[in-house]
Amino acid sequence: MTRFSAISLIAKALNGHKDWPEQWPDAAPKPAYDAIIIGGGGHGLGAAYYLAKKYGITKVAVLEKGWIGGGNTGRNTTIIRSNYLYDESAHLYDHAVKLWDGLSQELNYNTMYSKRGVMMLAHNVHDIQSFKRHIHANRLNGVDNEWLTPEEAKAYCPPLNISPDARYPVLGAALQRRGGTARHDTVAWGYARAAAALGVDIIQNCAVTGINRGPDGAVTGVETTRGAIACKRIGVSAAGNTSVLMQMAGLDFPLESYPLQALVSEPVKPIFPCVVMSNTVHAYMSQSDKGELVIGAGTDQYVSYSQRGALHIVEHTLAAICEIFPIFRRMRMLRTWGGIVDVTPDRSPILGKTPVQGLYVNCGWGTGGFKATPGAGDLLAYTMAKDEPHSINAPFNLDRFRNGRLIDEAAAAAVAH
Ligand code: FAD
Ligand code: PYC
Repeated sequence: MTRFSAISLIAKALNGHKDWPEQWPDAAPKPAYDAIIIGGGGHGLGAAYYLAKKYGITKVAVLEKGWIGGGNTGRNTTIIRSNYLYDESAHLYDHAVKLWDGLSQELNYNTMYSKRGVMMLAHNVHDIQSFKRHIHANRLNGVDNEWLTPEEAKAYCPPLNISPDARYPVLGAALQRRGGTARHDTVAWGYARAAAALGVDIIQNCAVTGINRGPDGAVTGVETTRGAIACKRIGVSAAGNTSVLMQMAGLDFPLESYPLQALVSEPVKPIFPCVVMSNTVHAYMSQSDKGELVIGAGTDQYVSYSQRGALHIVEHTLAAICEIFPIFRRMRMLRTWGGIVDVTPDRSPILGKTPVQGLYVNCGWGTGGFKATPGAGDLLAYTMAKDEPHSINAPFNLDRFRNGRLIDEAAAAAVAH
């Protein structure tokens, strides 16, 4: 056996590639995978699933530095809605909400998607005007959203305090009835199981440490903590860590990373029927099927890659919850945690091609990408398979930060940032 064929055999065994020539020239490594997805969250696993399912691209690996679903996918407050202001956003998020509808059947895995309604509270004149503008804009886009008086809001969510003497008086609310929640980790596990069944390799404990490019600038593979892996296309779907990965390819991205926290109470019997968000006071709440009150806070004010945030942020949120729902004042909190969200200047995601041939990106979902999971996976797969964006994600390109066609969804982001 020649030296080359021995190396070739070892490389084949490591990379699982079946068609390399016996003689392995010193030139660029041959593709072992047609596509690599960096990041085993719901978005990345979803992209791998749709690449295999819709486009027949099954030589795909998902590389995850920790465990699948251990990033923001498993840390969020699971709120699903599509009541965003601009046409581009309404189309993007409603595409995802429509996919949520059939996802349990599609994956044969119960995602526990529950359309219990998302109610956004208005506490001042600005809130009223802003929410009514959203309601009108949403309806023009075929997205349901309606205005409730304080009494109607209380009828929908009985624990709500609508006393005019409250510190944060409730002056009305915007209700999206199709909004709701899902169980977050089922989305990662459901996509992972379905993708693996179609031939996708899911490699955990494998951090990407470098992005390799050939003489023409196109991607040729990645360096990882478990060795180099060659591929033709790379999709980066690594929320919170995108800038670091993009710098490996020589690209500067308009992103900042912040910790965002959430917490759950001790479990109690069903008492909270819907999702309530109070964007003005930075608190949002629902009740999980296990009975815990699921509560979210705002982002820290300082950039950080730490998956834990400042205590005063959570204290502020709990103070607000106690004012809005006095019935919960004596509840005990069970656990608290944080995730890292990457935020763009206009609070809208970047989903598309990059200036590097073969490198695609899905990032910048900030505080609000869980709701987008099936849509983001679907659109990243489309973009990678066709080497061009779908009309839904075309406006969410990187170029908008140069040509000024921003999609400013700061108000709809709903969480303090
Ligand atoms: P992730 O699930 O974070 O997956 C990315 C993966 O990439 C991670 O597992 C990470 O380990 C991996 N990775 C990173 N770097 C590397 C590397 N170098 N090599 C290999 N792997 C790497 N959104 C909503 O819509 N509704 C909500 O109610 C909501 N609440 C939230 C509450 C909190 C506390 C947080 C933190 C976020 C919340 N979000 C919410 C946002 C939402 O969670 C995220 O936008 C979404 O989950 C992102 O999914 P993802 O698959 O892109 O990222
Ligand atoms: O985008 O709906 C949202 C959200 C709620 C909490 C965090 N993000």
